[in-house]
Amino acid sequence: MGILNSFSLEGKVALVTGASYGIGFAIATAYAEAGATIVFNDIKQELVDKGLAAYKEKGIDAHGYVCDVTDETAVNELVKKIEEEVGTIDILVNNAGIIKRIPMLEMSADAFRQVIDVDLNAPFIVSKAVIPGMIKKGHGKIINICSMMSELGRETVSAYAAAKGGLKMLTRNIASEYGEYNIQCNGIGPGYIATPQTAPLREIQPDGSRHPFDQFIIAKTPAARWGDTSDLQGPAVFLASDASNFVNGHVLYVDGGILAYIGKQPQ
Ligand code: NAP
Ligand code: GCO
Repeated sequence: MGILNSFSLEGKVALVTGASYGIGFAIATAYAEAGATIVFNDIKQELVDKGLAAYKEKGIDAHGYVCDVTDETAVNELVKKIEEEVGTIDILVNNAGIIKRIPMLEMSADAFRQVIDVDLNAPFIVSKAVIPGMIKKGHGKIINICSMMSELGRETVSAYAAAKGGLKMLTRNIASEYGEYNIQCNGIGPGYIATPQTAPLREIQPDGSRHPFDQFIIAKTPAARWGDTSDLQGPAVFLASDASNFVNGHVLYVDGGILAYIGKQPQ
């Protein structure tokens, strides 16, 4: 197989959770370009419809389903429906996620649990539903969307960091438990990416200046810029393709160098 063919996703069925827009949408469009059939879900029908239209605009005939990834019964029904209507899932990207930026002492246990539910419990639930089909097929790729917060903490994101740290270890455990079935489970750890989730951190201030956190991230990133969702497409195709069949349990940080850098000295 020529080396470039090993990056092809021809004939593969890819489920990307929470992929009506944002990082999931960018990954799914790259997978479609690499030849995969795209399946995605979102919590609300109007978002699924919006997503279907957005994929159509890019010439992609995606399959969209309404499903809350925290609801195990709904997830099992979703996977069964996908297997009947589209085919067995070859590639799963656990992308759906939320964040609540609340100082820990002000955060209710319920709010903490909600973040853990979507960002950690749901990847467990969806992976558990998808792995049996992958075992039957003799191969599978699971990619968990981790975070800088899989490695670092910061104020106000205790639940998110706990979830994303746990997701790194869930990634390693799925790799350990199912590697013998030719299933590779890896993570992608995006840096700070310009999406709706980080929009509050990039808001232009009333005086027209950049948000302090925006300036902070620029100083902390050797690339001196926020990431774009397109920066994640190549790494995501690599981890979903035969080119990474011996890469397992790894979290690939796509962060412009943040984790390697102490930060630019204030002028
Ligand atoms: P986003 O713009 O907030 O999109 C998140 C997506 O997940 C939305 O489509 C959302 O749908 C969906 N979702 C949330 N809860 C769901 C549920 N219970 N069931 C089904 N879908 C659900 O986020 P993003 O920036 O694209 O981030 C995507 C992933 O990357 C997340 O896991 C995030 O933690 C991670 N990440 C983001 C960054 C970044 O800088 N942006 C960096 C590192 C990691 P609704 O709109 O209906 O809620
Ligand atoms: C935050 C941001 C981050 C990013 C991402 C970084 O509030 O610090 O939302 O958590 O979303 O996870 O990798």
